[in-house]
Amino acid sequence: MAKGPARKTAKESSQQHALSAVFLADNVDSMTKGLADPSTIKYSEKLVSAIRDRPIYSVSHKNDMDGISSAALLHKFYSVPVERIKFMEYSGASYSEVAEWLTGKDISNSVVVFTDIGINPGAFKLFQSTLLTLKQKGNMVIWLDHHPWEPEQVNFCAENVSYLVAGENRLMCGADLTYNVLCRKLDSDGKGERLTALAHLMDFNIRSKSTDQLTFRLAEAITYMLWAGKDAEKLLRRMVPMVAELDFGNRFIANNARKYLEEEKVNTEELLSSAKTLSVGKRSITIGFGKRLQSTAACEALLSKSGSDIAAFVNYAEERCSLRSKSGVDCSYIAKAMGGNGHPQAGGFTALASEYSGFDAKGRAKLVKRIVEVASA
Ligand SMILES: [Mn+2]
Repeated sequence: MAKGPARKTAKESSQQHALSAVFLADNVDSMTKGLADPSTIKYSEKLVSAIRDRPIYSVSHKNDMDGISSAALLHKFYSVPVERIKFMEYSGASYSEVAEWLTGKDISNSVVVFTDIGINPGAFKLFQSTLLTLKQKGNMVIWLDHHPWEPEQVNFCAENVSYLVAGENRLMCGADLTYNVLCRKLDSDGKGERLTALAHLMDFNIRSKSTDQLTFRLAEAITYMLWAGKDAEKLLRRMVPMVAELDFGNRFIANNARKYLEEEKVNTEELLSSAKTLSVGKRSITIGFGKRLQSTAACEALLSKSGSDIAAFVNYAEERCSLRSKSGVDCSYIAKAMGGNGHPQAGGFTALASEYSGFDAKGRAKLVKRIVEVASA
């Protein structure tokens, strides 16, 4: 970053980037407590020496390369065994499982590192007591996340975890934070940096000719593993050492990607043959029904076939509808009006089979009608 005479304060800079990162380390370091510019987040010698000789547990986000890479960095640089890695998602059930996993182990004088995941407000009570239990037993908790956080959760963690980076961060993903704070100076062969760069591209959806093929294959492999239900975590854990060593050509990864692609062809055909394009005001929306497809890929298939402004992929197997729109077109109002949420170009909402008669012809027509009504408003 260029040095200028009028350096912005952390607060100004945070506002400029719409960032709300919180940077706390008063238990282990003398860093500032409070709002900070994420570009100032750096390797913490003190933090590293405080955790180095203790058993480390890694809890990371299940759904993408960023969460897996964050865990892989801890596996590589802190020798965290795969048995001490737990992957989770934003569901109440997942938080309960993690709480049980952590408290059931009766961990003491250890370190728990959460990466690439926040605290679901619905699971906050449960997690408060989990974090307090960990603290009482002399554990250190390090939390490195880049998703939006509620002030309540930030305030609680500010008092009760050893080190926290939280809040929407458009500069650093989970792997960036893990690498910068905990791994940078341990990375003698540069593999950690290369892995982090790849996770960054994938997490921020940045296209790059030189890595697209690789990142697509990884995303496909991960998606296929996630479909394995209860076994998904076992597969992801198995992938961690491969990811840590950048062994992406591994047969295990290639096979999972291949199985995804085989299914994707059939599943995309089903989606496209069910698709209907309707006009909503000045815009057009294409709605299709399908299953076992990555939501972005499914919506892209709908958009490119129809040339519509907005795509809605109703995943009837997962009872979810994903929305994507062309650049400059906002689809988040549809997601919100349907009880969901999203960003301007990507959103989604829950569509329960029980509400749409099991997605039979009548149920599908009912959902299409509702989406069109909402989108036209
Ligand atoms: Mn992420």
